[in-house]
Amino acid sequence: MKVVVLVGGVGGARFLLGVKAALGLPPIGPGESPHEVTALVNTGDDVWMHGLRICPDLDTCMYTLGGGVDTGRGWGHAGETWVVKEELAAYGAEPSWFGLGDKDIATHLIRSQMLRAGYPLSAITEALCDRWQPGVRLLPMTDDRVETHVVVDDPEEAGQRKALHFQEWWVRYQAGLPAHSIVPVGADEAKPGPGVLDAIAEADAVLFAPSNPVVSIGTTLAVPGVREALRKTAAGVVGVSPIIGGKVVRGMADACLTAIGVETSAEAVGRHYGSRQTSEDGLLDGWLVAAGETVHVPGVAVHAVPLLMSDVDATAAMARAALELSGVDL
Ligand code: GDP
Ligand code: FO1
Ligand code: CA
Repeated sequence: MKVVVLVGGVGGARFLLGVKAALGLPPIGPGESPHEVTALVNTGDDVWMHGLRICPDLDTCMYTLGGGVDTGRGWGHAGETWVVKEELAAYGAEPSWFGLGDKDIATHLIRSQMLRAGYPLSAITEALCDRWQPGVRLLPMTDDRVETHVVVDDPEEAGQRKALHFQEWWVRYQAGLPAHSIVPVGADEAKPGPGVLDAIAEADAVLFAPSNPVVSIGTTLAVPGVREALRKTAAGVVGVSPIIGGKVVRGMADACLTAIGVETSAEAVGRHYGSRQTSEDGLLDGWLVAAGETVHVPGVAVHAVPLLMSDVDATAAMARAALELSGVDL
């Protein structure tokens, strides 16, 4: 069976562990199986810092599925040290609000060197995955440069607006500056990465991880051709709600939803994705919401199951429910 999952970083990576387990694959690392999982990964969080290209969502997926992630933070390496960060701070190098760990820097050095040598991000990701062996195909949504920016009131100049890189808004300001808009800069001209549209077309099931609907899933959907491919695929398309009881489980996705005028509720996010059957541009056949919630999304089959990814078994049960809702036989 071919399963395609749209993912962001921490929420997406944890969901992928459950998808693998639901298909009988080892959650961490590679494994023999007739099944194939392809993750379409958001690259809108990517950023150049200190001359290095950082791809947080790709790296979070790669480290998590490869068994090397810091499980407490959810991103970066386990057992990380911060010598380079301290040295950069001693030089007064900016940005000082973003922390690159020593081990993590090796990944960024290799990626940046390969980018400068002309390799596309998809090929670089494949090369990095030779080491990490995530056991799923990690496909960047695009090889082109797309960077999410957030328009806010300029914190330094009253009456002015300013577009901040998503990382500055998220990490430096903790999404605390109200966003007027969130824009995936470059998405309009971007092409889907190699294999992205074919993976969707050939899938038996397509799942949206419980990732940030705006800056993770929404950014991938902003790459021209992706929405059309999702609407056309013969596979069932099922989303998993990142919102439980009207609250985000982790992080600040509520600030992103507010910025695009969507309420922080499973129903509102389901309606935002919309029905593939009954609306002109909708994407979902099924929507998984948390047990105990009554949610109605016109034209979409809504099922309620426990949605907390507290461990791999619980996450595998969620993934199984999503796959069943998509219509495949497990
Ligand atoms: P990021 O790129 O690191 O921000 O991660 P993602 O975009 O992949 O996922 C972030 C989303 O995951 C947040 O909006 C959370 O609400 C959601 N999330 C985190 N843990 C859980 C969980 O256990 N269950 C559900 N349903 N959602 C979760
Ligand atoms: N998140 C933080 O809150 N602070 C950091 O200093 C930070 C550094 C960082 C370095 C590499 C990386 O792959 C991720 C990193 N993150 C950091 C997480 C990341 O900024 C965001 O959580 C995501 O982009 C949102 O998905
Ligand atoms: Ca992200």
